[in-house]
Amino acid sequence: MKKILVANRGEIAIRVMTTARKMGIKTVAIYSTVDRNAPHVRFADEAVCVGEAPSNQSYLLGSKIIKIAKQLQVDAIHPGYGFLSENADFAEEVEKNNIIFIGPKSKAIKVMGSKLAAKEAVKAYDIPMVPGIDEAITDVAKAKSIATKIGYPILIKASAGGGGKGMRVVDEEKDLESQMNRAISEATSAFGDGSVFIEKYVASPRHIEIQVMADSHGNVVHLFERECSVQRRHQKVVEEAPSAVLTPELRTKMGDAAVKVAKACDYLGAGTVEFLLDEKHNFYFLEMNTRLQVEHPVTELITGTDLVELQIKVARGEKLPIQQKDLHIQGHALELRVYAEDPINDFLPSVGHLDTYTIPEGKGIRVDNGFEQGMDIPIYYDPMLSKLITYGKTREEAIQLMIQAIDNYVVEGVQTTLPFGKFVCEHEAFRSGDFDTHFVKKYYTPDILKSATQQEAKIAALIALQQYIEDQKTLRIPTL
Ligand code: MV4
Repeated sequence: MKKILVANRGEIAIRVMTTARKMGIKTVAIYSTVDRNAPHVRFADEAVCVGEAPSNQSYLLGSKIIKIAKQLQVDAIHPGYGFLSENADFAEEVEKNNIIFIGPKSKAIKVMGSKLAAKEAVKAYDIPMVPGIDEAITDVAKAKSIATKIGYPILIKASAGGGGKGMRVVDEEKDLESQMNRAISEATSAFGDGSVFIEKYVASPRHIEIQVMADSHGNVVHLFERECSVQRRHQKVVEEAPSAVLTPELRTKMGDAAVKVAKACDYLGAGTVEFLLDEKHNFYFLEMNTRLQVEHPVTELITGTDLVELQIKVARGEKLPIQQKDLHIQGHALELRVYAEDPINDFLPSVGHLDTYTIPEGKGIRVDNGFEQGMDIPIYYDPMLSKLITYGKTREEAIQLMIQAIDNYVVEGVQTTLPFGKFVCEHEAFRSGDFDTHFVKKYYTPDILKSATQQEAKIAALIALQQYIEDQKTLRIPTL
C-alpha cells in the first residue's frame, strides 16, 4: 500500500493522513470548492477538487471519488467517519475497482445498518439484548399484546434508524396506536423504510461502547470501553475511557460480548459495539457502528495504540500485531468535542470567522484539530472545530487537565462548546461518576453559563479598575 486517498475533510482527514505518513504511505486529499485552502488539503501530498460546497456535490460523490483514486493510482481509500463511511454500496464499488476499502466488507456494513438485521445476525451468539421483538411490526393489536408482555414503558424504534431518530417512548396502552403510527410515518419519510419494532424502555441507562478490531485471519480483540453518556439530543459532547462504573469482571463480559458481535458479522477493521447499561449494571447490545468513531482517541490513549495504523495493517491483510492478553488499560482519558455552537443559545451553529484561534498545548493534552486562525467556518458541514483530549494517571487528573486546557483554548469570532465542557467537568454528578444519558437535560440550563460569563466579566472589570487606581498613583500628570 503506497498511496491512500482520504475521502473526508477536517480533523479526521488530518488524523488519518498523519498515521499514513508515519507508515511511509503517500496521501491524497479531496476537497470541495470552499475547502480549497483548508488545512487537510495543505497537509496531503496531493489534493483534488471533487466538487461544489454542498456534501452531495462533493464529499458524498462516491463514483467521482473512485474515479479520482484510479487516476492517481491510489491503493486504498479511508472514509473517516460520516459522509461515505457507512455506505455499503460505496465500500462495494471501491472493492470492485480493485481499491482497498479501509473498513469492513460491505456485507457487514449492510447488516449493521439495519437494527433488525443486526439483532438477527447476533441472535445465535448469546449476546444480552433488551427484552423486545426482533421483527418489524405493523399490526397494532399484536403490538399491544407484545407490549403488555414486555411491560410498559416500551420504546418503539425504527429499524433503519440510528442516532435516536424515529424513537418513541410509550408509557401506557392508550398511547400505543398513535405513537406507533407516528413512528412508522416518521421512519418512512426519514429512511424510506417504515419498519419499526418494540423494546422495553430502559429509563436511565448509561451509554457504554466497546472498541473492537478484527483482522482477516479470524482474530478479533476488544480495546475496552468508552463512556458516552454525556450527550445532548443524541449528539455526544464528552466521552471518556475507561468508564467510571465498570468493574473488571463487567468489562471482560462486555468485551467478550462485543467480540462475539464482531464475529457474528464476519467483521474486519475498527468497529464499535454500543451497549446500554441499566442501574443494576445489566448490559444490553444496541447496535454496531462500522466505522472509526469520532471519540477513538480516548481509546488510543488508554491502550497506547494507533487505531488508524491497525486499520491500515488489517486492510493490507496482515494479522493483528496485538492479542487480547497484551491489552491493558493505563491511565484515564477525556474528550470534549469543540463545536462552533452557542451553548447559551440552544447550541445553534455559530459559524463565522475565527479571529483568534489558539490551541492549548502541554503534557497530557492532545488536540485533533481541523481549523486555524483566520479561517471561515463553512456552513455546509458539521461545525466541529476540534476534539480536545486530555490524558492523566487518574480520572481526577484528566478532569483537572481538561479544565485547564479549556481555559487555555482561545477562540474569538464564534461561540463554542468550550464553556459547556467546563460546566460538565466542574459538575458534581460528573465528577462523582454518578450520571446517565439524562445528564445534560437534568442539569444544564443556559443560565448557568450566562452567570459564569457575567461573573468573569465582573472579575475582569474589578481587575481593570484596580489597575487603573494603581496607575493613577504612579503616573501623575505633570503639573504645569
Ligand atoms: C434505548 C434507550 C432506552 N431503552 N433503547 C438512542 C439512540 C440509539 N442508539 C438507541 N438509543 C436508545 N435506545 C431502549 N430499549 C435509550 C436510548 C437513548 C440513548 C442511548 C444512548 C445514548 C444516548 C441516548 C439518549 C436517549 C435515548
